[in-house]
Amino acid sequence: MPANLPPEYFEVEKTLRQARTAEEKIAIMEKLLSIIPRHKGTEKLVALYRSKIARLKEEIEQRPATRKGPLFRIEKSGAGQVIVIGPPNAGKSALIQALTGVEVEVADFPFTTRMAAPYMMPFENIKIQLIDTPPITADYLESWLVEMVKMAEAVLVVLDASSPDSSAQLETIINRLQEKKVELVPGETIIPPEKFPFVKRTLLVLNKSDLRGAGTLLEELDILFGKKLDRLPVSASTTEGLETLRRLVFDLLQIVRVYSKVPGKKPDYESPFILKKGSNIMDLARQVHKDFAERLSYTRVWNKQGTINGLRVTRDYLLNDEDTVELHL
Ligand SMILES: Nc1nc2c(ncn2[C@@H]2O[C@H](COP(=O)(O)OP(=O)(O)OP(=O)(O)O)[C@@H](O)[C@H]2O)c(=O)[nH]1
Ligand SMILES: [Mg+2]
Repeated sequence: MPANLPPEYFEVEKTLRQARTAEEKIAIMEKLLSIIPRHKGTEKLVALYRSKIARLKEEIEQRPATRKGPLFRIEKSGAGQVIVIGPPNAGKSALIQALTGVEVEVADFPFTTRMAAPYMMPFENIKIQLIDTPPITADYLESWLVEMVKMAEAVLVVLDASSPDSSAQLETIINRLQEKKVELVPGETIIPPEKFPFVKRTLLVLNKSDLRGAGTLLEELDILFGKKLDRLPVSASTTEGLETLRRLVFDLLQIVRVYSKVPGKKPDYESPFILKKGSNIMDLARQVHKDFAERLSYTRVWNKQGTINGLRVTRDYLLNDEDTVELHL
């Protein structure tokens, strides 16, 4: 076993033993690959998982046609992957179009979207991947869609705020996912790594808030679900609430952007390092360069607010969003 594997690796690795389907195993191995630091000592391990994943994919390919679904997995890209789900006709595709500026198939009849597809949403200086999906109903939930939810970092459930059916539809979605052992939780929840596929930070997006009767859904959700999940009224048509939505999607990811700078030079604000919230200087050093962590002598930090200015910090200093860091070797 190579040295220097972070504790998170072992937590996630444990869940591999409980995984039953090929899809679940792939999801967990992909997660492991994203955790394993890349250096000489881990090359074999990385290769091992890659070949296992390839074999499992072949196994899926060779299943009888009745069990084979469409592509169930979308390569992650950008600062995080957020899956957009919901009942038919809620405006999932329209919302993605409004957030990304990319044309998406939108129509005033249900089941317009048949396949999952990725889109990139700009947020300030980063991009977040949004996945458009087919609708979920009481008798329609693609099994590959469940696998995709398990792999995403966070979930948006889009509801039609003007429809009287929305709260019942939300309940259906929550229950159908629960049957598949996937639980939707509020955005601030800390999820232990071993629960990653089964517990998803979620925001309810109440779309079509431009239409009559849109206000009543908020009250209804309060009565039926309490404050269990966070909610935000928006309109894909008028773009109302979309700027707030971008920020909340970023918050759901629980990541921080860190700018690394060379002494005497300005930092590059266009390409921040993306780290999980709770990461420290050592985590950053490992990401910047594989030898940095060992060779690091001291570090200076500046924060966005301007209250910390070139402060010398220790290796366990917790990074905040938009900190600028100067690593000295
Ligand atoms: N008034 C209003 N109409 C909207 C809004 N967002 C979407 N729509 C309309 O709602 C209908 C459905 O939109 P879609 O984006 O196709 O909905 P969807 O959730 O992707 O639907 P499926 O792919 O069938 O699951 C279309 O006629 C949209 O023009 C909105 O914010 N306000
Ligand atoms: Mg759609």
